[in-house]
Amino acid sequence: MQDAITTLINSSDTQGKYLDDASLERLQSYFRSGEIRARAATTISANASTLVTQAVARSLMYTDITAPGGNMYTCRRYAACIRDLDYFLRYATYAMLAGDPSILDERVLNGLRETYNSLGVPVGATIRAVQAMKDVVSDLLGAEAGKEMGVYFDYIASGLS
Ligand SMILES: CCC1=C(C)/C(=C/C2=NC(=C\c3[nH]c(/C=C4\NC(=O)[C@H](C)[C@H]4CC)c(C)c3CCC(=O)O)/C(CCC(=O)O)=C2C)NC1=O
Repeated sequence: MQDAITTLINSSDTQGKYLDDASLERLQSYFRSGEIRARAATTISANASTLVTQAVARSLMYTDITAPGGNMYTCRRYAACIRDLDYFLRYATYAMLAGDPSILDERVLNGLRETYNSLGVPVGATIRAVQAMKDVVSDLLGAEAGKEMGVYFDYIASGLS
């Protein structure tokens, strides 16, 4: 797993240089937003299950997906879907704190599309649920912190598509 600081230091080290102006500016912007990111993570962890429920209500509830024959039909599969959305929320929060998406590649997206395809989990509907989660998280956190989180929900969506 990488974070904003190690990524910038590693790339300067590869060139045998001190951090250049552009890298220092990126580092400062990461530090400036530190308070916002820490507060966002606290709010998300206190509201995680509500956020997941709201995202499902907005995107999947009362669609073909939850009806007989749909991939979320039966308690077991419904619970698996909720659990997956909670994974997405938790790992997106980690990535937002780190200011770097690599943890999503390593722990979430690696092999996920193949797993979904082999189990018949609909990727398009999953992406819709991730986008709904981006919206409900932004509604809760406000625009500025919502944007910090939005980057990582978009990363998950594009990693799945
Ligand atoms: C921490 C990283 C991590 C991820 C991301 C993960 C995902 C993951 N989701 C799975 C299943 C599943 N995922 C879903 C999800 C959905 N079905 C829908 O229709 C919805 C659109 C969607 C929810 C948004 C469902 C229903 C299953 C069970 C499929 C089945 O067994 O038939 C499986 C197969 C094994 C299992 O059932 O537990 C994995 C590995 N596991 C991990 O360890």
